[in-house]
Amino acid sequence: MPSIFSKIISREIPAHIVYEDENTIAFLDINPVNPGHTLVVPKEEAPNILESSPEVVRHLLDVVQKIAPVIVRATESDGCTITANIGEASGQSVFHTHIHIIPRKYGDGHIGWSQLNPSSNELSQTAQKIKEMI
Ligand code: DGP
Repeated sequence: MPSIFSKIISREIPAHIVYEDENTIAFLDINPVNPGHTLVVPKEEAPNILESSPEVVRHLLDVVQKIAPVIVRATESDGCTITANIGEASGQSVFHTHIHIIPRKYGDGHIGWSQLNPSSNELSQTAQKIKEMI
């Protein structure tokens, strides 16, 4: 069954499209964190960015790099958050690869995640485990 984003790509359902090329589409998020919150989506369906092909991801990131500064300027923002949720645990709700571009302004209230304060030993152990598995 086509994802909700594939239905936007095929124009079965409407969206506020801001960019489109042969492989990629970008449209406004229906539930924006800030005005101009945009989703950049490959036309080829995959559940998330880690499962899309490297070529698709490269082009997706090219588009993000191209349009993010424009979105920031167009919304008179001070910066942006670029993010991708991978898996339900991260809050992913649409399982079709996408990247969020969220324009940010000073004082917009979207303060970051709570942070841990690990010891140097804990950081070493974590880094070692990751390095061994890469
Ligand atoms: P995520 O949680 O990372 O999977 O983000 C999915 C986003 O997709 C969420 O912020 C809301 C947005 N969204 C879901 N359905 C639609 C839709 O039909 N149209 C648009 N424009 N955005 C949608």
